[in-house]
Amino acid sequence: MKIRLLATSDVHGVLSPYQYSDRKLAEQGLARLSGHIRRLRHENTLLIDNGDVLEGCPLNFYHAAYEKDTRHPMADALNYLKYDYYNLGNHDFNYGYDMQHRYMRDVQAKCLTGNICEHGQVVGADYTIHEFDRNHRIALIGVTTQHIPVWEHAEHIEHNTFENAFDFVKRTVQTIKETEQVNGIAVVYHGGFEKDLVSGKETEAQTGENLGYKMCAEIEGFDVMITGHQHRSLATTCCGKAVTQSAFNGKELAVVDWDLETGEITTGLLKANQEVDEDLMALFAKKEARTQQWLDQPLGVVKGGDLLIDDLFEARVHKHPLVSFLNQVQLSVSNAQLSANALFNDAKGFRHEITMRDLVSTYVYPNTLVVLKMTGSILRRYIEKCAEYFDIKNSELCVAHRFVWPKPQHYNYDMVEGVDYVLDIRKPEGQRIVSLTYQGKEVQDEDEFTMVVSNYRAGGGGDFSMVKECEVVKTIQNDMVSCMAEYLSAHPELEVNHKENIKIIYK
Ligand SMILES: [Mn+2]
Repeated sequence: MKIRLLATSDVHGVLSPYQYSDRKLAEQGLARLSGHIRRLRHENTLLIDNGDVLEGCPLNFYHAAYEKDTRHPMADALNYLKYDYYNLGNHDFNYGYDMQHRYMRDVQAKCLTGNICEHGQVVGADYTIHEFDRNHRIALIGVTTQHIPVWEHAEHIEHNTFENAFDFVKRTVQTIKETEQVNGIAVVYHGGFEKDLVSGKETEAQTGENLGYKMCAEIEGFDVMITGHQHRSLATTCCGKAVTQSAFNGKELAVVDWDLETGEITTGLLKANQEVDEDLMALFAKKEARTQQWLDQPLGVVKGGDLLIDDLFEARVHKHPLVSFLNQVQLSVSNAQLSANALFNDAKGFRHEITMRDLVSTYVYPNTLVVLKMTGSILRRYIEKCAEYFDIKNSELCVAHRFVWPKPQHYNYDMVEGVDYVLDIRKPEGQRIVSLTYQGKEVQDEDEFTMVVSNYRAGGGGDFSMVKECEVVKTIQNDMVSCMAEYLSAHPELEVNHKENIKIIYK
């Protein structure tokens, strides 16, 4: 028997192929994958979503802010497309239990997630046996990165426990081998690869966030691994296992063709280039229209100009006034002395008139804020971590490779407001701060500051492990987009307190 697995991952709520930033048609969204799904589905096909669906686009944001007691559009979409199984991703915890539970109740597909428990009960299943006929059965193991507590609000996961993904898969494969008669085992992992799939060389800090390579290398007995979380495009093998990962925002569909008799497996990826499925669009058209209206609400104007970004690299090298604005908002709501912010991957900035569309396309995550008590010595390590973002190639300043590949991570380069500093990129990592002053005085190791950062960073996200040594002074539960919207309603004529406080030397 030949079976087929079709998988999406990291859809982040993107149903529509029209980009929210400029409303242009793009190769994205479940409405443009739908054609592939219909065409490729045969009687022995399983359609699987690998998580991160509830957060990440304005439709989701609008739903969470104003209509969270209604059915989630992603639940409707998964039901319409007749998904068989789904996994939970780390972002599916971002809006708390009510939304997650409602989604899980409304979606008809079966939850596979096995290494996360709530009140001691597994949220999905330890494993799932799918029987195609009496002689053809496969086992599905759903597993999610156990790193979620690093990023998530404590109250969103207070009833959860997370087992290490590798340990869970190893143990579960063993159980299946001992107790079940199956033709094969597929792992559905909301996580990615910590090492190069071919050479086995480390491609990131080995934190346990991604363990796909270790699983493929060290666990005998599974055949296929559908991965995600890193937003990469992969259809290949790793240590003899067939693996896939499909790009985010519904840009790709992963296809696994599997002959259960011969064990032969082929993998592929298809782009979201099909005709727009208007029936699917109609399912959420009303909510989408309200989202679009909300996005175009004018909130204020930039006094005397705009805050548009035309060169993202330059905007990071010479801290753009838009970053000063983000820090200004954080300082204003927190009363901290210092503030740190990154400029996210594709930030476009604000025209003269600022709308909600500008805010959500500039600050794309539902981050909230945390005020940390930080010593001068930790602040130094923090800024040294930021300085790792840069490198020099042919005497020119550039972005260090690991912030570009395998996943662009420009959101992990923070610019700190409230201190003045000079970074010399010619020096080795960890020794690049040439000077660091607060109100004109060199920062001493024992100095103490309050610094406001996102909850993502406060949890150590981006390998900022030093923040874990800081005491949390307070948390601010409003997300940054709401903070910016409130700031603009209080200051409809926006004046940015811009200061060129960061200097970067490279020649
Ligand atoms: Mn994701």
